[in-house]
Amino acid sequence: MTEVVESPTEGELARLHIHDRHTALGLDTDDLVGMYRTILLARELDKRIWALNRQGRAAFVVSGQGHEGAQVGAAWAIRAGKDKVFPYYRDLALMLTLGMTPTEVMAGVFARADDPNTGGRQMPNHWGSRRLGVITGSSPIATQLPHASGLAFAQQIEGSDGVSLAFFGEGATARGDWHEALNFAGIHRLPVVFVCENNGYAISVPIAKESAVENVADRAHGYGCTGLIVDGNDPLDVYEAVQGAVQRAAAGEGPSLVEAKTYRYLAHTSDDDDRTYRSAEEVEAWRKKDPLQRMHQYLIEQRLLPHAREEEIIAEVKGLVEEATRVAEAMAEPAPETAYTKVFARPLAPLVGAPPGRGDDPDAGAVAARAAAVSVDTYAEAGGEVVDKNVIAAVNGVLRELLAGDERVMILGEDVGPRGGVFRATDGLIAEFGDQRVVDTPLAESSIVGIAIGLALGGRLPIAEIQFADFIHAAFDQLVSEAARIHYRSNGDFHVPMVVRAPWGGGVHGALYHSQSIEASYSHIPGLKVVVPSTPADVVGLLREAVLDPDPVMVLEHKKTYRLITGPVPTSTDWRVPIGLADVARPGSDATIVTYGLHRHLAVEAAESLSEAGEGEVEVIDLRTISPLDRETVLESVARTGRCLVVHEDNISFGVGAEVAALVAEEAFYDLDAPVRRLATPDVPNFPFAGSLEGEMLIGADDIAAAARILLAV
Ligand SMILES: Cc1ncc(C[n+]2csc(CCOP(=O)(O)OP(=O)(O)O)c2C)c(N)n1
Ligand SMILES: [Mg+2]
Repeated sequence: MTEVVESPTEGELARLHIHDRHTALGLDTDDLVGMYRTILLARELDKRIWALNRQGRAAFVVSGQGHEGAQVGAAWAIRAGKDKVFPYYRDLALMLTLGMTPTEVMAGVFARADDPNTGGRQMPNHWGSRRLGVITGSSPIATQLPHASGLAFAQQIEGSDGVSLAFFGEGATARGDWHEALNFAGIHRLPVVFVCENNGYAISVPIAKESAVENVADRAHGYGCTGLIVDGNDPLDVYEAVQGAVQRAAAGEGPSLVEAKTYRYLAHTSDDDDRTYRSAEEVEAWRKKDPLQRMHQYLIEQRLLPHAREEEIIAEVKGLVEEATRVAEAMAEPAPETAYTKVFARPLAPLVGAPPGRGDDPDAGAVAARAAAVSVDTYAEAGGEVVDKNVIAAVNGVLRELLAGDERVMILGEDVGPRGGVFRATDGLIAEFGDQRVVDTPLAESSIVGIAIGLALGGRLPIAEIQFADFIHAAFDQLVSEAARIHYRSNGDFHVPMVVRAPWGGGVHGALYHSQSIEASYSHIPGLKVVVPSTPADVVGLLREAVLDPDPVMVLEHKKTYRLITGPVPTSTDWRVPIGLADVARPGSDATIVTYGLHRHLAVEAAESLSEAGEGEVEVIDLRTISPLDRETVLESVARTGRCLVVHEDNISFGVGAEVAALVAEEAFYDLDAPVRRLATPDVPNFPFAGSLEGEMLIGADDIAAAARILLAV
């Protein structure tokens, strides 16, 4: 049952507004009139946007009517050029205060090419503008909150007095990302202000069914944040709270959570019907507490708004709304072919599936680096200095060197500090570089990735470690909805130079939750690069490339290779392995095995045994990068050998093998002397614990040799 909220009596309103409240807050007449003007502009623009939808001229719109007082009050405390802002979709008035023009807003409403937020790629109100210090946002609720903590962490490390401010509805406070973001902010006393615009509903679900406690701010204490509740329809009240929070944050006094109680007048979006879950009386009661009227009343009582000035403002606002509508509606739509562009900040290969000539050209430097790349053996033969290391020592060595070489590089994850990582990848690094460069995090994968995204957006080069690849699924949203899409969705305004390392794979009695292969799930995602080095030289060369790459790169290290595989590693820090370049691990002429990870080594072993037995010369290709796939190397090999076997530890269905098989079938059909075959784990969860069960599942060199033998016999 919805509760009817009583409106304040005239007497109460008069008591609220009779005194000068603004001088003590440091606000002058220009501020107050400016606040009033911005609220009015937001209201009028919002009304027009809603009308455009009802007229069939705007496909989908979101209204912020009712929230303007909270937004303008908070925004007035934001220091342009210094603070970073993470808005949510209802924040039209916030954006206008920060400097987005009505025409720019309308360009988003009409999804025009010159929409500065997304270039027409996202729905309206998905704000983002590097120029205005507003970080690009998405649709999933609460995902921006770990970014705010991450960026605040970058601000803290930098030693600037900049603050991050994140805005969200009370619905967002049910999500894990909200809790994880506040927890992290509290632990590090970060300069971040969380502003909750609590309008009592998440679409139709009332607050009583969202939370067992009445106030969102009640939770602040539990995270080491200062919690404040304010009247969200009173801009001065909100300003006072947010301004104080910004000051505390800038002074190193830690995070705050400001809860602004407010209300939305219209339906959740143009697609919603709010009559199904709330009464007209309730809406009416809140309209009596309207922030526009209250600001206006305050100005009149304080004699700060002469009638002529008011008329002037009203006329100006009307003109702006008219002009914005006219100008934006006449703007061009994005050119259709641009749909294929800006998936990556640094494209490494032509966009798969795009019509010929569409999509961004691969980065010229990356193409040249691929052409010039040599194997570590060739490198050593040419006189390059190498030392032998196993894979885990190689990882540790390159992480140390990356930290030493660039102060923007940071490592974060569970147990990466004094413990040195459960596999010892970060052994000794915290002692050498300190706990602001090597950061032990709470056990919360979504925020490990989300904080890393925020750090990257704040100018750091984070390397996030996920302890076991099996636990990355909690961060799926952050990887898929956020990291992978940020460049595309912001039309290239933002990018995420972040690395996520994760040990993966089985064969170590890790059972169902310490053995998984995750590469196919993430390689399916446009915007992510996924690499799988399996030799010491490759892990070093690819990690260096990954850290330098402006896009998010997932680096999967097969944990069985860590101590099993030893090999030469160039000592020069110039050693690189280009992302997107496969390696011919063993040349051959009779069949091609395409594989990666531990199975590179097992496939070479199998090929050697077949060769010794005189059964044929099998070429082994180690993909090294899953996405983007090195299609040329695969096709060139198959063209020579006429036979192709794909081997991987991951389950067989919908995996990398399916992708390679499809590629060969589509592009090399006439080169084939036999059907493409796959050798992979059957579709059972990998891997059961008991030695007998795990042994049954694991693919060994003998299995690979047997599969290749069948292919050679065709
Ligand atoms: C993770 C996720 N689940 C569902 C949705 C669909 N959705 C969009 S807004 C919304 C309600 C959000 O409520 P609240 O955070 O209180 O913000 P308000 O809309 O009330 O301002 C829902 C369920 C979504 N965007 N993201
Ligand atoms: Mg809400």
